[in-house]
Amino acid sequence: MSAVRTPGGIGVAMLRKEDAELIVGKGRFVDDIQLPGLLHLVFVRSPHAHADISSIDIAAALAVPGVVAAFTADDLVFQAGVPCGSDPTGDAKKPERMPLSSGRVRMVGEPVAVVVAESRYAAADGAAAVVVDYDILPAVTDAEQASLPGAPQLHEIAPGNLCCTLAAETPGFDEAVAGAAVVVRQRIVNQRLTAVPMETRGVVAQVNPANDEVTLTTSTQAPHFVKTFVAIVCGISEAKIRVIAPDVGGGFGVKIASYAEEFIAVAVSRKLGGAAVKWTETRAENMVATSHGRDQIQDVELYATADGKLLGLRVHIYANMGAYLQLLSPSIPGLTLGMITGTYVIPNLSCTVDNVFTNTTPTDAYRGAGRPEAAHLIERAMDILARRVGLEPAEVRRRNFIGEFPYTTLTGMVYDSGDYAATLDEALRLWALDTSAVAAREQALAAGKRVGTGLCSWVEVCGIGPSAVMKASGISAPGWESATVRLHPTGKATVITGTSPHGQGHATSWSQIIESRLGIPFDDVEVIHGDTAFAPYGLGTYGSRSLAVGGTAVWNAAERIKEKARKISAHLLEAAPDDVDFEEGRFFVKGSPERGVTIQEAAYAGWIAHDMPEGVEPGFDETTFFDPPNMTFPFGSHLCEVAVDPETGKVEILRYLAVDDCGNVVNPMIVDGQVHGGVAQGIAQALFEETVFDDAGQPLMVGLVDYMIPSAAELPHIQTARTVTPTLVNPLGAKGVGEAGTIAASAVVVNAVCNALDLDHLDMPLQPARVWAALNGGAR
Ligand code: MCN
Repeated sequence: MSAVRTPGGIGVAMLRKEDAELIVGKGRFVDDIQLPGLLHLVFVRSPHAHADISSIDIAAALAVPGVVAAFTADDLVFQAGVPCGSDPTGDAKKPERMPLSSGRVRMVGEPVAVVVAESRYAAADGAAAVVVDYDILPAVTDAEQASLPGAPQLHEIAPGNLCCTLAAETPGFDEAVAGAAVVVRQRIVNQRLTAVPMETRGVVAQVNPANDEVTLTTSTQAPHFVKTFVAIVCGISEAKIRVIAPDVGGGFGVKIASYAEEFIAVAVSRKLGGAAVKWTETRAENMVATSHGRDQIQDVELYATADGKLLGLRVHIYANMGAYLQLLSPSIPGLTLGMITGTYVIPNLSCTVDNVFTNTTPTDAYRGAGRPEAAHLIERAMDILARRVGLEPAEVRRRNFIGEFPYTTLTGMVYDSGDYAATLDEALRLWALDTSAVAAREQALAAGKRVGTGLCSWVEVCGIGPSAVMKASGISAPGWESATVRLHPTGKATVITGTSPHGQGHATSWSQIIESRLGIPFDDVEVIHGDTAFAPYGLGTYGSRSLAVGGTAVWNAAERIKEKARKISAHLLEAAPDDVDFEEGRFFVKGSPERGVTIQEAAYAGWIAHDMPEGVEPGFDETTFFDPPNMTFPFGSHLCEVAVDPETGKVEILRYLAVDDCGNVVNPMIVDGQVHGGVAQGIAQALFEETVFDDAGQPLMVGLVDYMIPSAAELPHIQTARTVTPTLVNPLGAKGVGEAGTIAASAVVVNAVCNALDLDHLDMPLQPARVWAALNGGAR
């Protein structure tokens, strides 16, 4: 790696260029779009978790002033159902779900009709006037209960409500663990969560009746996926579809999928002769109609010797799919399985995951997507093991860390690089160094609080991924990413990226890559994303892949631009290209730096094309597609100290330290910000958040009054630090960081609380009532 260090290059904490607009309220989100004659959509959604629809009457809705039309499933024609692009076992049951449901509904919030009106309010009144007769059926919401004989059945094609079973087994497991001195047995519930992005979903669609051309603006993480799926579901040529992701106010994974409302908006506009239509999700809709995350019941058995050396891991997981499959639903628990051995050498494995349908909102990717569930499981089990064998949590980890790389896990992951002891050492060193938290601890102890410390040594898989691995995992999408770099005649550059950032700062990071590769100043680089009319096909932003894959595509395209500019500059310098060096944006003949050609001069020469070298085409416009040879495996060690008030059960985080390793870093400030955001979401799961349905399948969390997202006041200062172990799978040496904090944080907080309370285990969220009950001998 020979990154050229320039003021805005790689490794510099540049302020994010995208923030100036956003912080003064000049962002442009879907709901900001106004078009002439814009009509508004409101959906009629099932209030029941499981019911047969006997009739739908839209007559009263049509009589509401301002209502233009109302449609049911019979009125809108689709060529296919809402897409699921995942079948991890090759035999997963994938029930069809049309955008508007008819016949039977299987979850609260399922859309059964749509009302179109001149205003959002008239559309809401119209929707309220639609009469739907339901025959209510028994419902089941818990994945284990749904697996039992006699449970209500959701889909004929999925007997026993089983979507599919994933497994990772090593031969002779029982014999291998038979003599284990220690067996940790624990049920761990990784509760269901809702992503609550600040901006809910929203769509503006318009179909040109003259030529069927579609313009769809939508709050998505993957605009090209939406384009392909609209083509498939609505039966429109992909060449006629333009999808735009404008500013997107957070996604956290739930905006990767294409949803029913996007297809319905296109179909309605088409049906109404090309009217522009808008739908903006309410928060209450968002709580049920946008996919959820997590929801796994994990039965864990960890086998070890008396001195804490791991012998084997047996796990059975019930993973709740919800009522239907969203884009990646059955593959998310596959990621749990893939990462279940964490940072440790575990010689024997017997793991199965049952993906089960229930009458709840589908689960799908949510920040971390399967990996927080794995990290929580193994890091909780390691802490219980430490208690059993009487070792410090750090020591039991050290005895089992993977030490040699590359390392192939029993689940088939190839960890290309790592140094788990280094992050642990660094975390412990920094922890001991900082004495500023001592006063807070002493104060807490003096007030009668119980104080505890937690540790988590985590590893995750991200930077997905080689297309061949995607295929092997049963995901019907590739894993490459695209980038175009355009050098303009004046020497400014435009990057068009296939990634679709929604808070991750790609405009800043990609500009830094251009500056480091081409010496073009950071401010002279424009980054375009999220518009399928401009960008080459790209796969979007998720799985902490954008830098490792999309950033590498930018790097590679810039390198091609540089090589062309080198040829042109060599020609101008009357030298051979191999004799020309490049430093800080300037080409010069080796050993004669006094005469040179700047990248800007080369750009002009290449465009004006009056004097081109033999065989070199004019212009600078390079598109690359990078398909990585492997995924990346960031890791780290987090420490946290908590104080628990025995009177109230309230948990306070006194101190939080995150030492992460995401390889080489492009922008340390963005990386810190990503870690902060991720840790906040992990703490939120550990202490506050839970999406609950009652036994009849009614969601109890229907807004932000019920669903407890923490604010800054509930969160601690998060101290960050890094070790640097570059990955070998991309020239940046960079691994992903977008989900890192979320993957580590829930385990470290729960470990700290269990340490404070001297308990094996408590399930999340550790809200005061649960902690108080545990302290007072109640339910755990
Ligand atoms: N970065 C870096 N050096 C590294 C790794 C990353 O400088 N070694 C920088 C990148 O250049 C990029 C940012 O950190 O600007 C995140 O990069 P990366 O880890 O590649 O992750 P993605 O950009 O692919 O983001 C996806 C990830 C996911 S999966 C979720 S979920 C998530 C997240 O990012 N959702 C977010 N962060 C979010 N942040 C915000 N504000 N909103 C969301 O919805």
